[in-house]
Amino acid sequence: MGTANLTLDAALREWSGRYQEHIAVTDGQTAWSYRQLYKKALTLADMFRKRGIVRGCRVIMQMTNTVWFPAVFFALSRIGAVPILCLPAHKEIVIGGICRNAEPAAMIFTRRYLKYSYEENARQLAEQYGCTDRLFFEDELEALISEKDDAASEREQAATELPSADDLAFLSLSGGTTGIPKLIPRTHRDYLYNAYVTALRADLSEKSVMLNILPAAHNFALGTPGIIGTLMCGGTVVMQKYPDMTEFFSNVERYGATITSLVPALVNMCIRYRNLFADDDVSSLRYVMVGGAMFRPEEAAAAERLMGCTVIQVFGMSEGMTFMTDRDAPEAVRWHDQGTPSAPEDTYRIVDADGNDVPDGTAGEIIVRGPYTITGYYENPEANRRSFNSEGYYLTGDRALRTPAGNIRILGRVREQINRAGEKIMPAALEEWICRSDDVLECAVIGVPDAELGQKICVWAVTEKPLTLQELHAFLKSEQVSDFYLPDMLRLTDALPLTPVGKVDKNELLRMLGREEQS
Ligand code: J2J
Repeated sequence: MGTANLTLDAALREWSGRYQEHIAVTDGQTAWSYRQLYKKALTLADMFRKRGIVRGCRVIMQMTNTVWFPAVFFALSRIGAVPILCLPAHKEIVIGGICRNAEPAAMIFTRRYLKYSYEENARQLAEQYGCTDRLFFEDELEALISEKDDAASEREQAATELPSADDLAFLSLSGGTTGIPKLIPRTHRDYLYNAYVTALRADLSEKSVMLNILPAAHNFALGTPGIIGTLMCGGTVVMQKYPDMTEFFSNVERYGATITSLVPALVNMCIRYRNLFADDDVSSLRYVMVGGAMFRPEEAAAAERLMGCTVIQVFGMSEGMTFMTDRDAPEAVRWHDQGTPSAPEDTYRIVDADGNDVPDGTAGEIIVRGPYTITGYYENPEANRRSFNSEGYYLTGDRALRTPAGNIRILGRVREQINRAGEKIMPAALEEWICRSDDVLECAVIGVPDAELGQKICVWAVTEKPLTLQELHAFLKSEQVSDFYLPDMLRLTDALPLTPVGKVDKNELLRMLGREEQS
């Protein structure tokens, strides 16, 4: 599954030659073999070219999890056009902002997803950017290419038209929760390598069936090892469109899924579902990769027990670098740590506020550098000054320590630390203690500005039954939690708000509090 010097499209061509009639991707309605997927990509590329999409064109791509996602992605790669990978959860304001920064020449949207219509905004944006002829909707692609399918050509492209491995392959969006996401430039070479090293660590092979429920445009789902890593190894990708647990577990059984990637919020949904309904056969499932947000050891243990699988923790970022736990790591590591860098050439440091390395076991900011990690955002010198140091390390903003065994353990965001009258509180630690209570299903801790204390501690919780602040204090005291960790405020909610990829949206929790105070 070597990747040397290939573009994504050239890689798909190689895989199609190797794995031929084996199913590459299915979404429940449609299943395509490797050969069919490659042919679809060729036909789509022809059609896009005729409509004027050329090398270097930036293309807004906001599609859902169906077989058409990889087909369009590889088709654009073939042309050398640059998809901007937007998640379905990105709405008007964000997409509008991205368009201002990237000036797209074409757009491919889903028409409707989870009761939300994208169509009107899509048409307006296409008008504004002069690309009404190059506006496509996911559900019309089939009709647009159907008659031409047999004529799919491997049309010789002039050498000057051909993208090369070091060209920009796509732009993905930074995971920030406020403002307009920054654009992350990934090349064919770096991305194939990203998928390759993570596929090795996740033990992917022709026998693998990857159940993909995270939005395909997210780095975890697309290339860590995700869709591309699975295709590279000759496995089958199952695209699940909606985050529905009944469907998820029946897909595990129906397709004999061997591996899936989840964010902790989805793992929690799985745990709750399996506690209630355990009739689907999940014996095929070997690995559940979990990453994207803080994950508690009890959740890892419950996931392994209820789904009969091994958890592989992943600390990753769309900027590149990924860390993973080894699949044969002992429980203590699998449940508590996020492992080691995926590639041998990756380097990282854990530093204090002055940028000096801290000793093992001490918390600091983790900063990273390596062959598939970007050294700058797309046309954004100001963000680059803030996010990269003079040695080219990406400053993650994440707090971590290195354990004696050499694994990293993520402790939360550097800036998330709450400072209450000088006492430093890590939300993640308090969240872990609170979640030990049988009454609390989920919780998130945020710092709230306060004139006297600097910041107050506020807990948002999802509970089985009503819970008061006094009861929560009593529980925390019974757990021997230090007094300065006792929260000042407790708010109950039916569900914690999530960011586009399913992480708890703490900025929204702060806004919810603000709205409550205004009313
Ligand atoms: C705590 N926080 C984590 C973890 C990421 C694989 C997996 C995830 C992402 C991703 C990804 C975390 N524990 N295990 O791209 O390929 C938080 C950190 C990090 C930010 C990156 C992948 N894993 N995080 O989540 O670009 O704060 O990528 O800096 O969306 O998520 O977010 P994003």
